[in-house]
Amino acid sequence: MTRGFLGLGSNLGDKRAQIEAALTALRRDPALEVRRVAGFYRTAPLGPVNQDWFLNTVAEIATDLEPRALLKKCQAVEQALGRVRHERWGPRTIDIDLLWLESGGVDEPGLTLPHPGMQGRSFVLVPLRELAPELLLRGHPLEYWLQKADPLGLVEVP
Ligand code: A4P
Ligand code: MG
Repeated sequence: MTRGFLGLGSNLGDKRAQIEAALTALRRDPALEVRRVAGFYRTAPLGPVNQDWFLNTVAEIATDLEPRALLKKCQAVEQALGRVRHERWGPRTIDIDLLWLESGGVDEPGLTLPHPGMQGRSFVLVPLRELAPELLLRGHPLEYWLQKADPLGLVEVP
């Protein structure tokens, strides 16, 4: 099984309920093991600012699925939870990103791993550090990237 990390975010409706529902759907999938979930963090939106704050977390998974199949599963969960795509970086009920897979990098149309924006995102780096403080991202520890990232007012919510 390959270890990996998924980033989950929501900024529409009951944010926590949507993230919990996504985790429940992922846990139900026999091809995927959700091993641990980090804390939940509130952050200002990265991108267009005329939208609500985000709730974000990161989940550690293990799977034998190929990266492309894993992406499809995540997108199916987004669809099932009623995500409607309006604008890029716009408000979303639930967004599930593939962040990193132990099996290595991918650079294909529609799938880039590690996730191309994650090293600049406090709302990914902070929960990820909880689960994997030892992780190296593009050759540097998470701490290195965190020092460069905009904190976006990140606070943990109990
Ligand atoms: N894609 C390529 N690589 C990946 C990957 N590693 N994981 C492709 C997931 N998807 C990947 O994504 C667009 C396309 O990216 C997909 O079709 C897939 O083939 P999407 O989720 O459909 O669209 P999107 O989320 O609107 O755009 P994008 O560029 O993925 O945005 P991000 O990176 O997901 O960022 N601010 C805060 N505070 N918290 C957030 O969670 N999220 C975003 C969205 C913006 N601002 C935020 C947050
Ligand atoms: Mg996305």
